[in-house]
Amino acid sequence: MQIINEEKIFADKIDEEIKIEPKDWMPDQYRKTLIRQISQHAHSEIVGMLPEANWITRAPTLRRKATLIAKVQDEAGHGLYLYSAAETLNISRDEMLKQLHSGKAKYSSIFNYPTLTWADMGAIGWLVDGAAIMNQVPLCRCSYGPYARAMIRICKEESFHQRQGFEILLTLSKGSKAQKQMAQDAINRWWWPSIMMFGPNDDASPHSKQSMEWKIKRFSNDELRQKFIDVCAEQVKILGLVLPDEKLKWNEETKHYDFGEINWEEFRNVVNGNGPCNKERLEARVKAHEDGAWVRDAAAAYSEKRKSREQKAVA
Ligand code: FAQ
Repeated sequence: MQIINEEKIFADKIDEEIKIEPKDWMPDQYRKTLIRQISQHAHSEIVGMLPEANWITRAPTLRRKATLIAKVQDEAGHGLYLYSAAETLNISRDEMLKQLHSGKAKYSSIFNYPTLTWADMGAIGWLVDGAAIMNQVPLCRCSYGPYARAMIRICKEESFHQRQGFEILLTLSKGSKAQKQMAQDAINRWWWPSIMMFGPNDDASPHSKQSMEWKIKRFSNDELRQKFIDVCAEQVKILGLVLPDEKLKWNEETKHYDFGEINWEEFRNVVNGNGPCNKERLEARVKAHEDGAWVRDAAAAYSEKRKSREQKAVA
């Protein structure tokens, strides 16, 4: 009887757009779905620091360097909010990191591609952060309170990231012939992986239906991908560059851009750990974690010391 009641209260809250909070009863599968999605999202932010960090020492000007450092630092902050949001669902950060470092947990496919030139910083900002915003703005209305609230600040910062990326590409596109070519080459390499970020097609997406019923996801993978393509197809004109898809064409009937076939085999390969940089990314994360052990030990020892001092003062 008790359970039926709890299920009903949960379902009513979802219907009435009342947020589910950590201490509320929730179906076990809802909890597991959120842990899966939020932890994968956190891992993506943290691993996502690596491709851009690669260019901090080679940024062309001091202004570009300072901006890039700030952006990469923002991604670290996003990872930390998201790990905290996932912790409210009863999983420890250690457990999540263990899953990442052992290769059991996923993170976004996009971060397994290399950053070959400075223009890649522009393409990542414009396309990767652009795709992230398209996917994440609806997550601000996710039914789980801590995730929805974390997304509000994250989206504001991602929006700044997207503009800084577009501005890098705009500057290059107005530069020398070689600079314009560099910008085009970066777009050519990042376009298809960016539209893969939205995940498999709806009919191949095992989690979408249930996640949409629970209002974790508000739009399907294909709906968001289409919105993103429609926006980028217009923005690229401002750059005077092109998206590398011969089939990209405005469809007057659907009022959307038609686009070419996505290489799902490449997507599966990257998600299964065989992309160009999967091994390198994971090794870098594990090394950073191991190198940082002394900081965690020192922080824990300091916290213990403070606690015992406080206890002595009370006694
Ligand atoms: N890569 O049934 P669905 C960022 C997996 S943050 C790898 O459709 P779902 C910021 C999926 O997990 C980017 N795996 O799953 C930044 C599932 O595997 P599982 C990350 C993928 O969850 C910018 C399986 O395929 N954003 O970029 C991918 O309903 C610049 C079946 O898929 C988020 O995480 C993929 N692309 O929908 C940082 C947003 N797509 O768990 C640095 C939150 C799918 O069964 C620099 N997440 N898979 O083993 C979401 O919105 C959803 O989780 C989706 C996937 C849409 C990603």
